[in-house]
Amino acid sequence: MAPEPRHTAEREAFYARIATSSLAPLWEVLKGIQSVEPRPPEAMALWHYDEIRPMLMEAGRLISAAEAERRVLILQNPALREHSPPRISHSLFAGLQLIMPGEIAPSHRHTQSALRFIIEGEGAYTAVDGERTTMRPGDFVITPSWTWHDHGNETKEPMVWLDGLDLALVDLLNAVFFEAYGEDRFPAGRPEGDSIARFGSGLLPVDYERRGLTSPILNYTYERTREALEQMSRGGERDRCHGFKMRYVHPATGDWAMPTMGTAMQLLPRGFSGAPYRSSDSAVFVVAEGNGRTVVSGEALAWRQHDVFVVPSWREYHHEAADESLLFSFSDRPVQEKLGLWRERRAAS
Ligand code: GTQ
Repeated sequence: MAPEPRHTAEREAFYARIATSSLAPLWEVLKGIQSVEPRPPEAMALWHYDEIRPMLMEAGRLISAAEAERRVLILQNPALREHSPPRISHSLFAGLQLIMPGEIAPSHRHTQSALRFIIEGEGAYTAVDGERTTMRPGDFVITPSWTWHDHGNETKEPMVWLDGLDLALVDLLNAVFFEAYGEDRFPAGRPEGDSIARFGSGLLPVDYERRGLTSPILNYTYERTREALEQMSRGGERDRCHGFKMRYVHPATGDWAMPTMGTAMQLLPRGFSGAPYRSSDSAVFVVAEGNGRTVVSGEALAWRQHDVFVVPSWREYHHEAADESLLFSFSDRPVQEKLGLWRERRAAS
């Protein structure tokens, strides 16, 4: 039995007294701060796209993109509902954005970086600092920090993508800036396809000087990503945890494509059952293709195409693929790596 604390009443009175001088005793809270290993506040969670799609379409009826500015249904982690800014994991935001035919989500810029992973629809665009990219399912599109961006849909079908933003990270650092452009569209500056031509072919303009930390490639198309993974899966050796997993990189530095969010795509062959894995970054997964399940701390999340799920930091998980499956994922790993914090652990084979 723990010894009876001495001076209990005196201590409480002391704490109350020093609180009026903006002081507090560390010893009362230390063990909660320095846990033996991460104790992520978020829950593991999964959203089935076919269940939330009708609600997204209802939002499309209730509010216009212009009025909403961004018509997004937030994927709110069930254990973090009270948190502001909203988040899917402790550090990251995810939401599903809908643009109906003929709509424009007006141009603005902010210090938070955004990624788009295209779910549904084909042919709507995002424009970043005056360069448009037409979006197709499975494409990964980047909006770097402090770049003007608007989204528009000139097709006849609704367009839906997943937004990932570093809202909570930037909020923690109190580095939030925002500016509205004032008109729907930022003027076109470069022709479509310009960034992929300059930076996306294993070539760089000869005198290219890096500006900022984010990849200059606006759209990493699914066509190219899938082709690379498929080719790899034919010859190469698979990772026993990840199957075939590639990260999206900055073409001039080889670093992650975005400074605050690390993005990757993995191919799990049909019948794949991965070895248990954990890492200190909570990860958000989007099912680009296929179906299977991910077992997190012994609990299964069964997923199919377009579903989104989140695996909390340091929880052991493994993937099982019923069909050949492609999983897009993002996390705050680049930040943890830069700070010397990132860890992973693979179960012994
Ligand atoms: O497209 O700029 O999901 O500013 C949340 C905030 C999307 C966007 C979001 C945003 C955007």
